[in-house]
Amino acid sequence: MVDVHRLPWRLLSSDENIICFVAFLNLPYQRIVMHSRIAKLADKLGEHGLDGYVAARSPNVRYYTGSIGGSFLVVARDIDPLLLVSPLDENVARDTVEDCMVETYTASSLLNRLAELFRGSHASVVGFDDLPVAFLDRVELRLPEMDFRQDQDVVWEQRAVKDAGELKLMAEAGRLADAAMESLGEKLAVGVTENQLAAEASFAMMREGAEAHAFEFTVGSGPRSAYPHASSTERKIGKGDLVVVDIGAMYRGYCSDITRTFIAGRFDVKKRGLYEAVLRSHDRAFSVMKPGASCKDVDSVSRMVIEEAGFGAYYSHSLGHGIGLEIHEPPSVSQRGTAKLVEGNVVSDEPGVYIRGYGGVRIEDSVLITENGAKRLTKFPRDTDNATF
Ligand SMILES: [Mn+2]
Repeated sequence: MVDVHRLPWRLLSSDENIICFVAFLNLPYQRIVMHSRIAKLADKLGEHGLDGYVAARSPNVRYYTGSIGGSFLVVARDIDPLLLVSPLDENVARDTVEDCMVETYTASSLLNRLAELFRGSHASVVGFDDLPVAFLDRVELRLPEMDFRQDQDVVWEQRAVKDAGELKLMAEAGRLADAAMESLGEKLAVGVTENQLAAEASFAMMREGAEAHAFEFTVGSGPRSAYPHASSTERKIGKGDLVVVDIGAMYRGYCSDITRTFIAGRFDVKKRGLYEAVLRSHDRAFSVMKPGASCKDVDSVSRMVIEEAGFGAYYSHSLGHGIGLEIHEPPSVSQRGTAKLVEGNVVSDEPGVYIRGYGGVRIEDSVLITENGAKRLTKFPRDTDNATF
């Protein structure tokens, strides 16, 4: 049996070759997906003026190898991709890594091993995602002939466009967030505390299959609904309160993000005005999210609706952010966002209005950009009737 990990790197560096290997070696599909991710990284290094790369951020390592332990992925010309792990993470890495050799390192051996690998690859410019400054100083002293450069874009260009396997997991993460919102919705009542509502969402999410929360939940009621990241407290829901609920699930590493705003009792004119403005803004932004749309323009569309309603001064954050293995990742859908949306991006659509001492409204879905426009991955109802309890 041919050991695919021992094949020369060049043979693994294009999709076409990988497909040939699939047919020939009959490898399980998942391994091939991973191979093609590292192969794509290797192919992209040249465009970024790099001939080697060290990925140390754990979501990046997980993306390329499937490993959930802390470690260093080394990719360079003329060498097989290698995952260096601490002895603490060795078992988990050997059980989960799908696409490259695994080797352990110790504090005293790591620098030597990296030096050996990069010398062997004849690399001259090596990129990295994130390394501690003190460690980087030692690497540079040890390899003075090489140029080490931080370059996260090379990874983000790839991770921002989700493949079919990732989209399945993200759809499930979305379903889990919806299920949690549904359960929380059934418990909404005057006198219930924010913490109790958060607990309900948490329990439902995990029971349905989530492995973790994607972030710390927000359940902000009454004046606390004006805090965009309110967390939750012992405060009891009072009559007439707005309640902002922002929750998200993690499923096999992938995140979802949903926010709904509820009201205890009937909307008065002002609160209805706020809610409807935010909902219009959310829907208008959704309608222009498609391949080719600039992130800045999409943010502007959402902002214009809120400004027309007279609440522009209270919309204190950007419209959205990318979602994937991390809850906040590129592309940023904001006034500073320089990217254009492309098919396969997953972003949040979450306009909000926050009036100090009074309350706030935010409505958010996780949204996939498809060839034909935006598609929701979170689908809990958004209308005013569903918002009242
Ligand atoms: Mn969000």
